[in-house]
Amino acid sequence: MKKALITGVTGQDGSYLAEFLLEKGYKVHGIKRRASSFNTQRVDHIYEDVHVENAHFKLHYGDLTDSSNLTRIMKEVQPDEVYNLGAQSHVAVSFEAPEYTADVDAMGTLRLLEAIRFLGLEKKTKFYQASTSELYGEVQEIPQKETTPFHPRSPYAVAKMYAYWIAVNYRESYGIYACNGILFNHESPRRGETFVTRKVTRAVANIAQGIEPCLYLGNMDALRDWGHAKDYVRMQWMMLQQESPEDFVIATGKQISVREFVRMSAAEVGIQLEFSGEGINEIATVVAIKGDDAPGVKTGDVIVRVDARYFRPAEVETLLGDPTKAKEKLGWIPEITVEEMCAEMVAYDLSKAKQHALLKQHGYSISVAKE
Ligand code: NDP
Ligand code: GDR
Repeated sequence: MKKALITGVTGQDGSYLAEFLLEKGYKVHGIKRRASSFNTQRVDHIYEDVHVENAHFKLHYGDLTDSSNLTRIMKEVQPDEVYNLGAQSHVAVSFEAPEYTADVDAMGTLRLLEAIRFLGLEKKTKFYQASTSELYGEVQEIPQKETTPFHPRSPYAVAKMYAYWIAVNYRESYGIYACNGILFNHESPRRGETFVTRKVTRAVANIAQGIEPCLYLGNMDALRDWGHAKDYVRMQWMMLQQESPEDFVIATGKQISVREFVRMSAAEVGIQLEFSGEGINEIATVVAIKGDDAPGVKTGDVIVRVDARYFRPAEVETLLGDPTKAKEKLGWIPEITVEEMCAEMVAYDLSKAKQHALLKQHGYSISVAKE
């Protein structure tokens, strides 16, 4: 039975990857951080009671900032495959916490690679690094592929650039099977609530149900190549099953704007929006309502506004990936379209919003967490 170790197992990708590897018959070890309340919601459904012998899914307390802890876990698990998905992964937050972001995202990667080397696991353990389209930042070529030069635009992207190159360096220096998946944005109902797609689908559902009045966004012109996390974790595994390690761009090859994603999400609950105004004054107004999913709004309501607090000191305006290498060498093609993904996310958030609305209707006070 193959053993995998996943950092960031409690995150969006970590949870889908753990499910995927368990289905493939792996024993899966994950690193979870100590928190003051439970932080395992995304993996609770696959969690096995620690008292069960030979459980296939085991969680270890750990942190990417703690090398002794990482080395101890690596020694205990002796993994065949390590998936380094753990990160301070929010670009905007990285401007607020640049040093911490570098410690986790850059140095954390080095710590794992050093643990492999220190324990003499260079020939046994394969290493996947969660690299990112944010490396391209100020894009030098459209679409972006494996050979496109990098120009990172945030402390997050700069930290990930170190991680990218240290993985390449340990491959070249010590023969470790290390590869970078340069993944473009990928989303799902498990996406963190402060990333733009989930922020939008959640707010649209809440507004439709009369729980929130308005969605405040930053740069709605930003263009992204959005895929589904389930398709992308499959590719993370495929990358580690090759004869020799290589780096791959993973993307859909299509892009839409944040504004278009808002329009698409609203349409899922039967709300037709009209956008007007420019820049900081842009708004979206309800012009028609179909079906009965949006009793909380009426035509003429302004439900989207711009708030400058969500602008970034340096923005990545456009990202569009070219996944040709992944298609040709690995036979990977994304199966879920952005429209299908948006529908799945809105349906999930709408079911939560309906539960909240029902509680409110029966006199229970509810609070909705916001950024
Ligand atoms: P999430 O933010 O959903 O998950 C990040 C994970 O890292 C969580 O499990 C989090 O723990 C954990 N983590 C954060 N800080 C530490 C730390 N100091 N020590 C150990 N673990 C830590 O990210 P995604 O699942 O979306 O992304 C997975 C990886 O892929 C990340 O590295 C991200 O940067 C990268 N990536 C993501 C893309 C995307 O579009 N989703 C695209 C390209 C790259 P906790 O649950 O406790 O917060
Ligand atoms: P990104 O994702 O920065 O691409 O990083 P995010 O969803 O945060 O932003 C995408 C674009 O939307 C614009 N935007 C807003 N973003 C957020 N979060 N909140 C807003 O209110 C808002 N309004 C507009 C942003 O400015 C940006 O242009 C994600 C993360 O998962 C990274 O870890 C990963 O490496 C990259 O994707 C690929």
